[in-house]
Amino acid sequence: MPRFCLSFPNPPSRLTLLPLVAALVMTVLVACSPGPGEGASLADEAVQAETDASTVDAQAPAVVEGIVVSDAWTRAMAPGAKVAGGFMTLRNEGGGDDRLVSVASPAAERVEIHEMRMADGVMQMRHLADGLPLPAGSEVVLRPGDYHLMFFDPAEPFVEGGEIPVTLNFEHTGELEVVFKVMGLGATSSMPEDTEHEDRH
Ligand SMILES: [Cu+2]
Repeated sequence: MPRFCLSFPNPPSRLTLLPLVAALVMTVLVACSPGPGEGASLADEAVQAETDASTVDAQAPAVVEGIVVSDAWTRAMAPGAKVAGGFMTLRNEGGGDDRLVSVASPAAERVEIHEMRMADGVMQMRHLADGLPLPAGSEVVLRPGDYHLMFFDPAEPFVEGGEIPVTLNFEHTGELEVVFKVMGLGATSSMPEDTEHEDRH
């Protein structure tokens, strides 16, 4: 993925992204595990049940007609802050192309879809007025230093441990309600131990 992250003032390091990647892989594995009747043994089912139980929270994937949203999170806001980023993984498992066209939340005055990218040697943030394309079969990750949502003028500052209700509006599949989990200030992923101040070695 984009090398330009390296020159962003607060670059997510590769090391801090690893747990996020691991979490995504786990999500995929859970989603792809064979269900009862597909040859799973009782032991496998027990393991599966345990895995399911541990993922039933705000991070549980939400699905509307082929769109799968997982790992939705945002960050606690510093006092006086007016914006917060929003991050998640979008998978289009439906048969056709789609597009995230708009986002809304009762917890913020407005929510925009943004992209970070290099322009003339400077990292710039761009408002994607036409939304975020989701071709059939694609997976698009919104994360720090890349695509993200931007919450503007929250009614109350986001507090770690909180949950932010968000409505995602897709061009073809319509609206999907998702809860964004509020991680700590400076979090670089939805893993509680990942912050930009921690050495992952
Ligand atoms: Cu932004």
